[in-house]
Amino acid sequence: MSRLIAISNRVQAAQAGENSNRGGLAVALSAALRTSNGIWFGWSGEQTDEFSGQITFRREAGVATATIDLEAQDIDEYYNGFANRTLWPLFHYRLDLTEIARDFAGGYARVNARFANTVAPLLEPDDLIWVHDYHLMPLGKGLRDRGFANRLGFFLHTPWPPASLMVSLPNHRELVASLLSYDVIGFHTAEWRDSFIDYITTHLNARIEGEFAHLDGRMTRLLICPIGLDATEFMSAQGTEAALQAEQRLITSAVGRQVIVGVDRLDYSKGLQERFLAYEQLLNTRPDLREKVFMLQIAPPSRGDVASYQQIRADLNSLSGGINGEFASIDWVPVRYVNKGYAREELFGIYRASRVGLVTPLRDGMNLVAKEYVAAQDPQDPGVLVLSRFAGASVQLNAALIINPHSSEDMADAIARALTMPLEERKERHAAMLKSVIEEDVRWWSEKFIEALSGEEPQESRPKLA
Ligand code: ADQ
Repeated sequence: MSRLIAISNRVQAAQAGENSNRGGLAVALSAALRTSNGIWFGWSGEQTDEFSGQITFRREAGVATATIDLEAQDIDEYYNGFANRTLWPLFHYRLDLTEIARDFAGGYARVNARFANTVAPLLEPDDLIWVHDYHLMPLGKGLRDRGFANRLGFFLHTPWPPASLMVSLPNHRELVASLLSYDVIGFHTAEWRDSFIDYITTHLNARIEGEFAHLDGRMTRLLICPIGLDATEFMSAQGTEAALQAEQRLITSAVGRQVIVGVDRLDYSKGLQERFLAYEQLLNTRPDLREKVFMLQIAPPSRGDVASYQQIRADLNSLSGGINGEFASIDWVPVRYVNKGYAREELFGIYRASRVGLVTPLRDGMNLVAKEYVAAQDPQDPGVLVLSRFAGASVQLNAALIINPHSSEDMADAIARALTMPLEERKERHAAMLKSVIEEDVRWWSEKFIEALSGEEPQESRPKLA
């Protein structure tokens, strides 16, 4: 069996039950690597005065990790710069927040080269190499240029933006062409894959045949492979002391009121302002619901070094304060807004105590919170998921109440409907979603990707693209 080498920007092996505000990638990848004979390579998150290429080897949460430290300039230009101020907003359709700077592009190229140079000595000829996310798009080409003929795969955790947005990157052709050095590129949904195909056929003259893209004699499989939850691990929280305590604490403090919950990294892609405004709309138009419900929004800060994240934090402080100022009474606070992370078992209890789960991103590659909310419900008395049509998760979880997050009215109606939905309908919708969360879990996802990475042909012989 070939070794799996996973490479991502940050290495943060995650242990079940520990306090964590890590992104979905960390949680999912740890689960996948734990069961394989793999190494996880990437940045330690630490800063060094001068980049030395020295690798620190560890075993964390059952996963072998190999990490490097980066210089302040790398962190500035590559991570806070090109990754978080250029690519992240662009890939989430936020051209208004996309910052273009040559330093950022230079830092991105430099750090990708540093990754290629330092990981190279660890690689053996039959290793399968799986690179993750927008931080490391050119890494595959970097390894090819250094003579590696290994099977190379890339998985994009975010959306792929429309070609008309992609062209606003000065180096877009070079960057996207470099992706075709990989043997497999994975996307969460057909929509993101189709945007990619649109770009490479229009701007690179690539040829598509079945699931494969052809360019300059190379062939890349374009795979739809939606990431799943580590459902077994997450659902094992049921009945634990921490989960029960969190659930009880929330129920007791709710004094008979229904809980509407949101759990998100504090990020402008998650549609938090729109969600707060929709909730305000609900309180305005449905006075009968006042004092009968409250919204718990859990949003640990992320990427605090980037100005747009400081801005959204300030906006949400003011929105939540405004709603509470307007509607609160001496014993009712309509919005509980909490800026911290919770252990996974506690999250399980919090989801389970909530009648409505609000997942309303403006754009999201997948969104694992939607799947967590479903997994945590009591199948005999489940809550209702209100889900944005712009989250990749809405393809699999189409039994949720699917909403347009740009419409406060649409969202407020869906919340009201969720609050009064009859038990039978709640059970039916939940059962359909739970089936997909359990069957298409993180193991299913990684096996599907690794199978493609190993070079196995698609089941149907080169099917036509849908
Ligand atoms: P993220 O944008 O980080 O991931 P998401 O998939 O929702 O988004 O994952 C967030 C994870 O962080 C969840 O597991 C959640 O439980 C956890 N989390 C959030 N708030 C928390 C809190 N307060 N306490 C503890 N944990 C918290 C990116 C893409 C997504 C894609 C994933 C995986 O943006 O679209 O689903 O990668 O591919």
